[in-house]
Amino acid sequence: MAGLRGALIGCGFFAVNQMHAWTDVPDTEIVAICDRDPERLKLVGDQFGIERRYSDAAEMFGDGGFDFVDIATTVHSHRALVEMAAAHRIAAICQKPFAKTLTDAKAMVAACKAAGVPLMVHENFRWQTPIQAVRKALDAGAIGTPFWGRFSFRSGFDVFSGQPYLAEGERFIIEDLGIHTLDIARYILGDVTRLTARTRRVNPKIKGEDVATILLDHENGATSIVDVSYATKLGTEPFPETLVELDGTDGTIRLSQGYRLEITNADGTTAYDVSPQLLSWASRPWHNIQESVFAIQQHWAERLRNGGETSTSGADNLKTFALVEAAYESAASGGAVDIEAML
Ligand code: NAD
Ligand code: 89V
Repeated sequence: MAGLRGALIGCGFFAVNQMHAWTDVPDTEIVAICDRDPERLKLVGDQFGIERRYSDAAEMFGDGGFDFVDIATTVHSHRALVEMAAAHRIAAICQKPFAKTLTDAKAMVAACKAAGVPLMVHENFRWQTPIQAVRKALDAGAIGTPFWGRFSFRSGFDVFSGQPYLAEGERFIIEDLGIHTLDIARYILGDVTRLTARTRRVNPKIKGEDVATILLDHENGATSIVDVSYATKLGTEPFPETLVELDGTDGTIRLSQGYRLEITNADGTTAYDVSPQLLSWASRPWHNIQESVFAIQQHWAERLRNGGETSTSGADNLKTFALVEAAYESAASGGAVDIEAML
């Protein structure tokens, strides 16, 4: 496949980032867009000069003429749209949260497998420059074998103005944001065997939980804490930084606010600036996320051309999604949840 042609479904708040990023991915072009909201369709179509516009995804698939579909709608439509892509044998990217339930997510993976088409979940946080820097330091053996970690996202940022639906669901922070943090924990310390969680709602204006503290047992024996909050008011707002602490047999890694990476080992302590780039279309403080959108889409295009499973394939994401479901289950029951039994 030389030039890749894509179609995008869902022209909302976040899709604009995906559209910008596609313009930066070499030899890749979005040739058709779809949204059932005519205003969003016109806005994005005019901004990016896309002539083929649809209000109905089935009609767009029927007309065809693209190699992959980028599904940027909210979660309720994900299963139907991924299954539609599979039925048309079109490779698919699906935004997070992958599905409403693990059962749906498994069905989506099975449908794409049976159709023989690649499926990637747009789980972009592991592609952020500072997280990649942590992964590289571990791979280089900078702290030996990690035995403990903390992955932390604590903020008071108003996410509800850009994404009002986040205030309306019974589930909030684990499903929307913790899903990224849990994925980072898996990416850095490996798969998880058991999980325990506690949640709380602090903001009275929203329906779901806005604070969660999650304890993970990793397959390799490491223990980690994932803690997320949108009820944390700090002197300098850290949104949207994920902070990381890792203790290893030979040293420590600290990724702290301001994109500062500090590695301590037998050679002493070295600090690095691991700030993300401010891409031409990006804006602060979102640039960290925006750069990772470009990185994951570039990765998708490379794998679609050259073959090989994507880092956040549907199959891989089942293991992250299971942690989300387990966290809600544990918070409700108070007990620990066996992850392997869910997969
Ligand atoms: P949004 O509500 O602003 O946009 C969704 C759009 O999809 C709307 O314009 C809606 O009309 C359209 N739509 C919904 N169902 C459709 C269907 N069946 N056919 C055609 N169009 C349909 O939502 P958003 O904030 O852009 O979020 C979209 C997704 O992106 C969510 O799943 C969200 O969790 C995710 N998200 C991811 C990140 C990230 O960093 N990965 C950041 C923000 C949002
Ligand atoms: O990444 C996300 O899914 C976003 C945000 C970072 C704002 O929580 O909803």
